Amino acid sequence: MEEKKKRIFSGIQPSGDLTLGSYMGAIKNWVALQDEYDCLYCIVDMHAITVRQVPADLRKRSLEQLAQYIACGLDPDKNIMFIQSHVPQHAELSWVLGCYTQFGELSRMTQFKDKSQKHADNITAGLFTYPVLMAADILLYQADLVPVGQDQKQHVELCRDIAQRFNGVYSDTFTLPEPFIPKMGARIMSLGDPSSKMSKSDPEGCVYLMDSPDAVARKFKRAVTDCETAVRFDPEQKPGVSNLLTIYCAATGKTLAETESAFAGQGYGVFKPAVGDAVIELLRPIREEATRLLGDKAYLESVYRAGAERAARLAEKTLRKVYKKVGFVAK
Ligand code: ATP
Ligand code: LTN
Repeated sequence: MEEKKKRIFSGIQPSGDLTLGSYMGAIKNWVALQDEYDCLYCIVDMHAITVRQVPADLRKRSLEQLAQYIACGLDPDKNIMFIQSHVPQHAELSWVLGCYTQFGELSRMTQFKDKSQKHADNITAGLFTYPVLMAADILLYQADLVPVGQDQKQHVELCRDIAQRFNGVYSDTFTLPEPFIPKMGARIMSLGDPSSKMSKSDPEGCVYLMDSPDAVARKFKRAVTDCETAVRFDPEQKPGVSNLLTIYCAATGKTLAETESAFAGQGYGVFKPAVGDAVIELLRPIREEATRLLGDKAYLESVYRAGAERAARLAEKTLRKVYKKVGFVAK
């Protein structure tokens, strides 16, 4: 008998255009995992409104993100691909889980601290409870693995704690998920400031998947490095160069040692454009395919509709179980 495949859930907010960081930290892994696992990949629009969005942009970016997921190599026949707000069970489970999450736990989340600093005039309850909604996303589908970048590890660990607590009170209900973080590319830094993460809501130093080859070349030529000339991996002393090395290796599949020796004695004037070229070649087919898919709205609509239907069927099963355990009267 065929063994049951393990389940994967992951998502990205349509809060900005997808970046090289989201690709190398998350999507690249999603593609690698799609054959071996039973996967759900979501466009988490409900997470995106935890900071203010322009409605027309949010709508447009959600569709663009779906086209880019597919263009990156995710196959809608192999994976369940959907938009979070189309499956109401996410919000419903989130309410219940919020009643099993401590104020103190949420206060310790570094993403909350960062974002409340950045949006000091609009620190909403939604921004604070964001990790509870993320826990609901994962637990609704009984996911075993959650492929994300390093910055999301803390949220997946909190999700695990919430699940464990609920299971402890009511008997086994949720699968305990594990974060799945890539070895190379887990944390891509900004090209302009290698001490901060490349982030789509922070255009400075960001490379977008849809950037033209010219724009990519320009951004890499201008990338911040240091006043030495050696192409050497040393994140403490040489954060900019180390970030470029990480990007080069993740884009080409070469090892760090191979790359360091290939560029030995050549200086940044050769190295920086070479990283740019590697990224241009990586992004070219993605950009072309995404552009083609965006011209076929009917196809994209059929993908997200079918995805939401399949997701809701799985989600409803978990939600019923949870409602019963907490003592709600059956409908
Ligand atoms: P925002 O600026 O709106 O917070 P973001 O650019 O940080 O967005 P997310 O939507 O938070 O991106 O992240 C999408 C996925 O990509 C997550 O799994 C996250 O861990 C990963 N990721 C995002 N940025 C990077 C990065 N710079 N390096 C590696 N992985 C990243
Ligand atoms: N918080 C994540 C996005 C996200 C997510 C999820 C990732 C929302 N729900 C569930 C994995 C699993 C982020 O990238 N900022």
